[in-house]
Amino acid sequence: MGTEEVKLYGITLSPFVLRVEWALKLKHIEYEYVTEDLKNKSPQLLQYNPVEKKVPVLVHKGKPICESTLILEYVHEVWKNGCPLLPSDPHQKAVARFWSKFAEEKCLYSSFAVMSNVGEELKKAVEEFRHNLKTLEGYLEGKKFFGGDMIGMVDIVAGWIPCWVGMIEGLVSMTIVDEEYLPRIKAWIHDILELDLVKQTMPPLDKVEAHMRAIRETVLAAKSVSTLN
Ligand SMILES: N[C@@H](CCC(=O)N[C@@H](CS)C(=O)NCC(=O)O)C(=O)O
Repeated sequence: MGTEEVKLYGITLSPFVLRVEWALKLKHIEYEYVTEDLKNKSPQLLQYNPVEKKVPVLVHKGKPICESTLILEYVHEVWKNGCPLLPSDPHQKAVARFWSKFAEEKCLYSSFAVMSNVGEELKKAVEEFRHNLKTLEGYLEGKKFFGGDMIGMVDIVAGWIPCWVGMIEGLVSMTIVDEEYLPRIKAWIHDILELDLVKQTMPPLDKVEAHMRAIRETVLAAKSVSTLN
């Protein structure tokens, strides 16, 4: 596979881009990583993703695919080598897609509420996030990873949790994943962080932390201005 065939437009600190890197590495696909500057987006990014103008964008043989979860589906469909990202059984595949959607729409979005609240609202947001993780945990029953013995689509979509959740806990000074309430998620976080693939692609955590702190401060400042108005 020549590197000219596959390009990934991304930034180092994006959990969405990280998903695509994990999928490409699981499939042993060589690719060229094109680093974007989101404050000064390249003409190529604007051409390939004119609607959302976001990373990641995967370009395969000159054709762009946008949206990280759709890129994962594409990688699964196109490259049959390496680990399958989805089960072959149609029912199990539909179930894995359900939990991927749940991880995205419930877990990720409730973490945004944690990052953008303080006081009582923060406590409520943390409870909701923990409740969603508890629900997701049900799909780990009897398995090491959501995908079974190896990681699959749900592990990849939820893969920001092992990398980011400790930082979120630090930023809001609250525990989110504890042994008592979320024992399987806690073990899964440990197992994901042990994977070579994850160690090799982990973004510099000090930079991620500074980036997230800045996002939280900006969101909280904007909220307090809108409360005054
Ligand atoms: N739903 C998208 C989210 C991608 C996303 O939010 N990317 C951010 C970087 S983390 C971005 O490119 N932001 C640029 C912008 O909003 O202008 C996906 O899963 O690919």
